[in-house]
This record gives sequence, C-alpha cells and structure tokens, in this order.
Amino acid sequence: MLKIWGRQSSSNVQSVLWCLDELKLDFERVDAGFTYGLVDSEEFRAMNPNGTVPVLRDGQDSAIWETGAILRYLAAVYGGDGFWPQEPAARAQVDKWAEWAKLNVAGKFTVPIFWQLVRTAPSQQDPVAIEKALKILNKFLKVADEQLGKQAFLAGDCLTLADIQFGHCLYRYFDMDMRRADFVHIERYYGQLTAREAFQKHVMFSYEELRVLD
Ligand SMILES: N[C@@H](CCC(=O)N[C@@H](CS)C(=O)NCC(=O)O)C(=O)O
Repeated sequence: MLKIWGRQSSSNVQSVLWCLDELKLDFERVDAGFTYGLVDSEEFRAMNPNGTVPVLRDGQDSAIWETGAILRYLAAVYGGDGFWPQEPAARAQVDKWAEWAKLNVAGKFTVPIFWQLVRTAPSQQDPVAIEKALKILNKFLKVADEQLGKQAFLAGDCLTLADIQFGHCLYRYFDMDMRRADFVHIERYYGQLTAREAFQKHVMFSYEELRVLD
C-alpha cells in the first residue's frame, strides 16, 4: 500500500493527499513534521535527508521526496490521460502550468504571505513586506485569472496535476484575513474546487495549529 509521511497541516502534504484521493488511491498516512516530530529520526533521515515532509513510499526501496516529484510519480503511474497525458507534448502543456503554479503561486504565497500572517506573531509582522508580497503574487494570479476566464481548469477542461499544484493554495488564500484583489474567474474556479470531496477533506483543513500569537 502507498504510504505517505506528513502532517495534515502542511500545504505540500495536502496537495499530495488531495492528489491521492482524486486518483481514488488507498494509502496510509503517518504524522510527521512540526510538533509531530519523527523527521529528525535516523529512519526518517534515511528516507529523506532533508527532514521535510511529504515523503512517499510505493513499495520501492527508495522513498520519494519533493512534492512535485511525488505528484508527477502518482500522476504517471496512477493518473488517467486527462489528468496527466502520456504524450510528451500534451503532457508539457499540463506540466508547464503545474511548474508555474509551484514556483509562482505556492512559492510567492506560502512563505512571504501565509508565514507572515499566520506563522509570525502579530507584533512581529511587517505590513510593508506583506503588501509588497501581495503585489508580486497578484501579478501571477492575474495570469491564472485570465487563463481561467477561457477554460474551466488551469490546463484545460478537466482537473489535471496543474490544478493540484495551483488549487491547494487557494483555501488559505481565501480563508485568511487579508486584502484580496478581485479575480472573478479564480473565485468561480475556487467555488468549483470547494465542491470536490477530496479538496474539502484534505485541503480545507485548519491551519490553526501553525498560528503564532503574541
Ligand atoms: N521543496 C519541498 C519542501 C518541503 C517542505 O519544506 N515541507 C515543509 C512542510 S510544507 C516541512 O517539512 N516543514 C518542516 C516540518 O513540518 O517539520 C517540497 O516541495 O516537498
């Protein structure tokens, strides 16, 4: 059976759990990281020398780490052609959006915005830096908004791996107490994602255990 290590409050873990569930795969999850520990143990470091989550094992000797690699592995082995096309040119159309979302949306949202607003005590937050980070994020969200104005999902008419890499950030983006620009197509898309059981179960998960207070 597929086995994944990682706490449910990790956005990277959430994207893998969401993917596993969309692909209707059975898996076992082991809590790890943050207050759940385990990541500094010898056994865990033998699987992932970085001590980060998620980590996936699918029967092989070597575990897989790096969220993008795990997602691509699951998509290639268990995903259908709509989710992750076999043909390289068609696959690249999905992959470019997946890579783009990981770098430009998850990357420009998680640490500069989510960490500032949730994982930093209010007295230590830097509103100028947050404002600047939002401006940068909005530049990329505008690209997604335009794309989603043309089609239902980021890379076409059905859910693909690109939506997992992009969409998993949106629960926190819409749930957090912050200023949001008016992106009507992203709002429509987010509404669609929140209707999916797998998204509700794995992505719409409380992040309160991460909150730092004064
Ligand atoms: N580039 C890695 C980053 C992994 C990462 O930093 N994971 C965070 C959780 S989102 C982590 O392990 N944090 C330490 C912890 O939870 O103890 C990936 O995409 O998988």
